Amino acid sequence: MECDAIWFGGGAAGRFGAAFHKALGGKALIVEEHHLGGECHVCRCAFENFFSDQASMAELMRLYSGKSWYPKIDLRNISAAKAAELYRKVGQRAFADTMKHQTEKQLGIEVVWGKGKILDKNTVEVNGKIYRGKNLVFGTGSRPTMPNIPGINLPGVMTYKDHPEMRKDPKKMVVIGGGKIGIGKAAMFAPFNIEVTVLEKYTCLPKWDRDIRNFIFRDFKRRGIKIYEGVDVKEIKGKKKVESVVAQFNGETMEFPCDAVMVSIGLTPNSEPAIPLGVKVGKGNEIIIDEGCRTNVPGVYAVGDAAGPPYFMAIARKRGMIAAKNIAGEDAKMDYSFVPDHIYVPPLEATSVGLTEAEAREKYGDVVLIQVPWGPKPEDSKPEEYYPGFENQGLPVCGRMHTLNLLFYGQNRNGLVKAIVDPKSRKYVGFHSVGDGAKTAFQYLSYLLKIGWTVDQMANLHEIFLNAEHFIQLSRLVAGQKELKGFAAQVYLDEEYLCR
Ligand code: COM
Repeated sequence: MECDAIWFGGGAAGRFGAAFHKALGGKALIVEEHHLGGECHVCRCAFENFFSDQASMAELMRLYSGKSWYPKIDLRNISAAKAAELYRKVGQRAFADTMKHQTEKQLGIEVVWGKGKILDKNTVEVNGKIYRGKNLVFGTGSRPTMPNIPGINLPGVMTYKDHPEMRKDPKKMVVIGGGKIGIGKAAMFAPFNIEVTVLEKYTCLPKWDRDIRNFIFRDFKRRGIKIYEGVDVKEIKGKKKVESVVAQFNGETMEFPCDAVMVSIGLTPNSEPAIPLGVKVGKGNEIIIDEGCRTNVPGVYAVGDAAGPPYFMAIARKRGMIAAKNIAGEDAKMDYSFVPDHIYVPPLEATSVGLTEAEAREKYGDVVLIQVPWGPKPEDSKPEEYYPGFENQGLPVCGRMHTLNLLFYGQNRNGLVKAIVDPKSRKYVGFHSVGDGAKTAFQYLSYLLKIGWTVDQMANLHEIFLNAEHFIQLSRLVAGQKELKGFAAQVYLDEEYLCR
């Protein structure tokens, strides 16, 4: 049989690409070895969503235990491995079934199950049967990057891929890499009574706004999660399994005892299947594509993580859509502007889009910040009148149920939201949040940034109060100013979160 395109890999990019292709009237065929939806429901987005909820529950139970009407809860025997087991037994299966049903039955896309062997750019063999396509699209995903250090293959060393497979709770975990995967994993494991230390070679979450970073790391410090920046990991030691991580820090050799290591230093695209066709591959192992997801070989495309960063679900799926349009004869291009970013840091999550404050100041000079918490603790508050142990520090950042609950524990534990505005044009240039429930809004905020949304337009929207992102009502407080100056706003956070 001959189709218009063979989608080699049915992950997020291939599945959405094939669906879009079919909707455009094309004949699409997916070749998939394992399961549709790729790693998402196995060990990435869907799994992390589930596991973060489990971790949030544990962390909140710890915080609320015995307070107000909450019963005292014994958390000594809670287990991350049990949480993973539940996901393996229910989540992975349910998602896999749904993906299959939606793709094959509901969308009517043909899927060939098995390991595909690419014979040439128009021919793929699966289980001894030949399939021909006018175009070939690689959606082969990515894998964890592994450092080349002694001990990396010891039992107890894991990556995000092994996380759902865990069978036993470690006591002490070292996370190598303080990017968004590593910081997320640290926040997910710590609530399960696991002592977590993050070792980062340079700076943790370097692309994030300073206030968001400080908020997350201040919270880590409070919870006993240790962070070291500027650490060069040299070796993982152990006889039969992991026993410690050895690293250089401030010119000294340090040893961090642990019984588990989570490696999270980055992702490597799976470009190898494309190489025999003469497809060009970049320094990071990514398949090189143009704005239309075309490789250098005519009729061969690459989508999703296989084509390199940004590694983000929306980009994976959109690359699939753009490739589909181009296969169908359009001239579609990827737009990488204003892509939001998100990390689970249970019990909260962080989301960001646009410029950080530092980037905005560099580009626009003085900028206006619209944010809460807003300035230091009010001097005229009367903490002695609060319910004991629930003294508040500032204006609430609200979200889903537990963020308002968290507010009562003070120290602005419930979150922080921050919009950055160029006062001359009155346009927003960045939005940032750490809290709970704001990420949905960021899907639309990224579009508002793109169209040049102003504080005056924002002030005209209809908030549904209480809400997680706060930007409508907070903007309305300043939008009346003819010359936009905002109000004195600084966030009241200590910055001593790093181990030195
Ligand atoms: C979600 C994966 S589990 S996909 O993007 O819907 O294919």
